[in-house]
Amino acid sequence: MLETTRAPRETALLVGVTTADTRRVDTLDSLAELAELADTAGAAVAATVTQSLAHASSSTYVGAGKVNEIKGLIEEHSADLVIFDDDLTPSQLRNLERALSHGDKPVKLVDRSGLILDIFARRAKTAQAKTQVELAQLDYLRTRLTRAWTHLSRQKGGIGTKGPGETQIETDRRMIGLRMAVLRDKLEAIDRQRATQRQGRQDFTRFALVGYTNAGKSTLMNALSGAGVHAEDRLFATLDATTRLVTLGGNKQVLLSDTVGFIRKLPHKLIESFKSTLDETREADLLLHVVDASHPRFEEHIAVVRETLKEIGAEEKRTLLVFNKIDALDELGLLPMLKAQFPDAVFVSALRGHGLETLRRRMLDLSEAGFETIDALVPMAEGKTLAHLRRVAEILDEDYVYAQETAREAWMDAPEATPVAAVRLRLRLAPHHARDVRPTLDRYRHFVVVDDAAEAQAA
Ligand SMILES: Nc1nc2c(ncn2[C@@H]2O[C@H](COP(=O)(O)OP(=O)(O)OP(=O)(O)O)[C@@H](O)[C@H]2O)c(=O)[nH]1
Ligand SMILES: [Mg+2]
Repeated sequence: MLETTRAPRETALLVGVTTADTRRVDTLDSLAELAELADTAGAAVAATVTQSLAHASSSTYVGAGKVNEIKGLIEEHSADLVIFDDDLTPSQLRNLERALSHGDKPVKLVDRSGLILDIFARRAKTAQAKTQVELAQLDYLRTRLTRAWTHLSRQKGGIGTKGPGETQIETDRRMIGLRMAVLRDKLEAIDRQRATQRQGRQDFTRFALVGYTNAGKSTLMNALSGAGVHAEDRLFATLDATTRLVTLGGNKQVLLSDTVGFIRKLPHKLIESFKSTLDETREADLLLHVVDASHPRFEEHIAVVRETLKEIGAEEKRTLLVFNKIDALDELGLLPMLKAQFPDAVFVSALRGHGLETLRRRMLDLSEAGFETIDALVPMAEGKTLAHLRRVAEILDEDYVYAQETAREAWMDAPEATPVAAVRLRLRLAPHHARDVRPTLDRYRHFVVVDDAAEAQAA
């Protein structure tokens, strides 16, 4: 697999700009997050450089003076790489490469997307995640093939020694295109397999955990289901989708999925190639949006998550806001304030197990909202349908109707109908199940009568 940074504990410099349409505090915040990302990727941050500009320089991202300052810092700290807080264009990359290289010590240039992709590459464990990450990496790399960027034939450590010439770059581009086609095929095969797996789960209401990275989704998953999902104080600890059964009280069970977290400026290519992992979210009936209430910028995190949900086409889903880490709020007055501001949210500590009962109750209410009560008359001979209904529906009332009676009813409704023994059922069904079974139940009307009005008439 390709990686844009490799050796552990490399020394890094961070560079960010504040432009006319960003606030300085946002830049500092974004850089603090970039430092966390760098740390997750295994780099030690030696210095951070910021600049205020009307807009980022189209040729070198920062101004000429800053480029020199960065060059000085590279020498001073013997930095291995420079990480830019925004994505660089190929020409910015080329110019910076030229301006910052000195002597025989190569310096790697990495932008935010490259760094996130690198972390994803390190964290990917399943075939699906690995394939998705590699696809995103290649797509990203394709537009950035320059001399100091990773070269396909020298994946390890050779970055910046002596780069490929233009012909080599063309060859690399073609190779990338071919490899991407192979990966897409592979993903399609994995998708088909997963779709088959998901069919077995259609009897349950499905919840998906969504939220900013490090909000505590996996910890909450474990607290609710007893699953041993890996949780860690690192960004993007989870890359794969895990699904577990959760019991909500009574004997009501639902499915809960944990999956990859979001972050601001998440590379679009990455979202695209993580389509199949994100299917868990897209196909869920309900979302639990987990928020780290102890994070000073949680409101921005909420906005980023909503924005990303829109991007993957899941913004219309019914969503329950779950504020997590309430044990870690340092201001005493914060919790009441949050509760007043978000009256519909649930407040928990996944780590301490606080508030989980309330959460389960709210999940139960949500999963039952929109349930429908249906009266049905099902012929005894339709054993399969009866078994299916018993599995997916709550049976509120049940009694047997004998052939003679159905014959009379059927005759009223349709004289050509066949008289059969049947079961009269009053069912309570989740909306998606009601939708599924209705056509079948309607079909039985041809030989048995379900309509109460007809019954009343007959009496
Ligand atoms: N204080 C406190 N820490 C928590 C709580 N829930 C989770 N954490 C910590 O937050 C960190 C991140 O937790 P995860 O469950 O891995 O977060 P995640 O949302 O799954 O993160 P990614 O998979 O990286 O997107 C871990 O160090 C957890 O121990 C909580 O209720 N209180
Ligand atoms: Mg996780």
